[in-house]
Amino acid sequence: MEKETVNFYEKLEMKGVSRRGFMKYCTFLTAAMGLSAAYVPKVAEVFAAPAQRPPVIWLHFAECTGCSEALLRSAYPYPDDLVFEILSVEYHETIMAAAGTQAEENLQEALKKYNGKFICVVEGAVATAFDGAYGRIGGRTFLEIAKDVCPKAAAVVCIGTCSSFGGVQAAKPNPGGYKGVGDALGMKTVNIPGCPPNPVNFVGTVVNYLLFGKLPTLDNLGRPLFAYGKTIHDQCPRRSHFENEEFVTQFGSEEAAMGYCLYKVGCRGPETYNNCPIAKFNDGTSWPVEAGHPCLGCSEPDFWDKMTPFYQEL
Ligand code: FSX
Ligand code: SF4
Ligand code: F3S
Repeated sequence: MEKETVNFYEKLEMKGVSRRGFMKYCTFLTAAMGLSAAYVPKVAEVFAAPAQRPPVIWLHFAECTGCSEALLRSAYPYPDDLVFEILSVEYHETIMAAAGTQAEENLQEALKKYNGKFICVVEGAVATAFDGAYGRIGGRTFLEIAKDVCPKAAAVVCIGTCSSFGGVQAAKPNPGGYKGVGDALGMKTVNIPGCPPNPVNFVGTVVNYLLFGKLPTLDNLGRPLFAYGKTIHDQCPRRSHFENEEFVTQFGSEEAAMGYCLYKVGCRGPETYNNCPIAKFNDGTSWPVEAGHPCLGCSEPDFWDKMTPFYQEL
């Protein structure tokens, strides 16, 4: 185990990530998972000396691939590399070398080999109307593929609002009858919504599974509570502008201080459950409200219908 640990840190260093940088990431991840600091070394060990690397079959249905992009393009300290250290990705259409018939064969082989043992990650919504005719890969409908693969998995993790709840494809009038995977198949899934979702919420779910041997506690919409337990509004720093006496004094009146809140230009923060103000995006650089844009409610079911018109007050 010691040898493996050394190799892991050497490997990280070769990629330009210091042990310190990695520990900083583990501290951030541990906090994001709602665990106390005492778990930091254990979380680090999940990456440094993985006891098991569960096989993953990653399916793509109707979506923009923004979810994979959000995970794969994170720059520091390479959560994508970290994820691939702890998961054995057997099938992923965006990153695998195989194409066409060979890719389809790979999927069938992986299904046979890992039946009942793999984690199925799904990106994108499933067309259900007209026998699923509105979405097809390699001659099979999304619906057929989902029905074939998902029930064979140990757990189905929906990454993004599309696979979780249908997303933009399911917006009215939705001629293809698009639905999230859980709805389309009538099964329980772990949902990591967001358009795109924060990579840390996906990594945290996987690490939770490896650390405790079970999935994190979920809310009634299948979302991990550690990430989706509070509203954006409850965690928003812009609240301090009107709830903090010092700011109010500084701005002259509560009304002036409230100008910093984006509620009047349509912010959906009070109705949206997600951890964006804490987890942030692009390696902790910023998040929509911090960048001056109201929250659109992108992690909520049917947000394209329920949260629009976006720039009007709730
Ligand atoms: Fe959907 Fe993911 Fe939005 Fe895009 O693949 S959640 S359209 S960011 O990318 O599924
Ligand atoms: Fe709430 Fe949005 Fe205002 Fe922040 S900007 S305090 S989330 S309404
Ligand atoms: Fe989405 Fe709102 Fe966060 S739009 S990215 S849930 S701030």
